[in-house]
Amino acid sequence: MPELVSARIRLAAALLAALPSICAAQLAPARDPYDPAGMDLAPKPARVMSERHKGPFAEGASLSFGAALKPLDPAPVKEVRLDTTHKIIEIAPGVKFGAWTFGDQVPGPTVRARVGDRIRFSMTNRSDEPVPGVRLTAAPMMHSMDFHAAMVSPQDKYRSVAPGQTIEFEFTLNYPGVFMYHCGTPMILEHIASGMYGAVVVEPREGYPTKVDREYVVIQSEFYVKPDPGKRKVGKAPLYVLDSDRLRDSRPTYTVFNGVHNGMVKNPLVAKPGERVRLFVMNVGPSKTSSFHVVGTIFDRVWFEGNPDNQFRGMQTVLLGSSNSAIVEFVIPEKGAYVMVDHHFANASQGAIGIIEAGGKGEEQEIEHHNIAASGTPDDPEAVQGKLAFESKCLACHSMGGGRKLGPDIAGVTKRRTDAWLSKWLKSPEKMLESDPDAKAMLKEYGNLPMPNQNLPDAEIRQYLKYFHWFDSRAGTHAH
Ligand code: HEC
Ligand SMILES: [Cu+2]
Repeated sequence: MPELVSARIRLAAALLAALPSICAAQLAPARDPYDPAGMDLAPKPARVMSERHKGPFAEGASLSFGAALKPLDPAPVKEVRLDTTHKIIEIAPGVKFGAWTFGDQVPGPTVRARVGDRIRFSMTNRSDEPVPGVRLTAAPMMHSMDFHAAMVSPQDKYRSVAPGQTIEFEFTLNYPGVFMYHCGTPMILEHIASGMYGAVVVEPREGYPTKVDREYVVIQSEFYVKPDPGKRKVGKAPLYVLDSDRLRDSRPTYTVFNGVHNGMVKNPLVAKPGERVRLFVMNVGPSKTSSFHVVGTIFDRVWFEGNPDNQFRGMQTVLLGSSNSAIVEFVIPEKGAYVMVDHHFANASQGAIGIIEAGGKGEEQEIEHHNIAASGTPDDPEAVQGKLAFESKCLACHSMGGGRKLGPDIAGVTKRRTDAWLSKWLKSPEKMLESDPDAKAMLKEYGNLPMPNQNLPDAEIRQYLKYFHWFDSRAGTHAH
């Protein structure tokens, strides 16, 4: 009996002795995944060489060149080459702009990697290489690379290099996120507005906590362009150059997704009903915010800046300042065309619009079928101008025989409205919405989304009417 008692006492004593350490273990702060002690904060100095790289302008297994994002390349060291070039890009139908690029495209390729990976970067300034088709659009100049995904000395790694020079540096990815990269050479504003930007997607070390069926990159940016004062041409089309007055006043001519006005309206992203979609959204700016929204669904998760630690649930839009980003995930509820927009509608009307096509195969065929007429070209030069302007400014919200989008299908409009009515509407939709009963009824039918006044000059309005009449005069374009 005494033995038993003493055994119990020994047990209790042992438990008591252990107690403080159990408590300490429970009270100790959880390990901080962003503890600087575990980060690489002392990368090697950059190397600048006068050697020129001659191969492809962009290289690396971790790079994706379009909206569809490739799966993670498991290699812990990522070789990334992004050379700078000067190049003509088409930012809207007929608008050929003298751009400056990373990797010979705008936006530059997207890098995908994981926390702990090392990026081994190299870049040759090839802005002095001739642009096919035109003489140099801008004199060769200094460029540099600033990775928001890195923690490095800007004076060392983000140095400007001259045409013909190559810079190389390495860094480790310490935080997950969707990070901008851009040229940091003064005037930075001009270098960014000319096209020198892209994204680095850094996954958490253990990957994302959710599973998705589709992954796409959507990069919003602004263009500020004017026809070349020197009247240079690209083939037969006028060359467009940077408009520095508009740039300084933050008055863009185009606000776009993935570098092309309405690009993802013409080539929608693809998904299926019931699927879960993950978008890596980044707003480059350089000067506007984006209020990113997808019509017809709700963001189940929003990871602000692309880091799952910054989680919101059930969001309708996400507000992104210049160089902010987010990962948004949502379910495609049913068959349909889900429109991605910057809900600042003035920006959307400049081209910040795209479509996720979900099982809408029928609709695609219908657009093709109806567009047989639309793909023809009018003879009257005014109608041609009208068609070009329509494709660049109006297709975001309208189709020509492809069914309704945010606004009505314009096919047949000259049969249901008089020229006088249409002219008044295009001149000042807001006045018509106040006074005209037909306009009021239409507004109601289109979910009270008023068509923006686009300050169209009279000459341009005449061109639209010529184009609409030409379209409607062609037989069989709208049998129903
Ligand atoms: C941001 C979206 C948006 C843009 C961009 C836009 N529209 Fe509209 N448009 C609408 C909406 C919405 C309506 C329906 C009326 C309303 O809700 O205000 C409409 C109505 C119209 C109508 C009347 C159609 C009918 O059936 O009577 C015409 C014509 C028209 N738009 C022409 C144009 C032209 C030309 C452009 C390009 C210069 C243009 N729209 C750009 C949204 C837009
Ligand atoms: Cu630059």
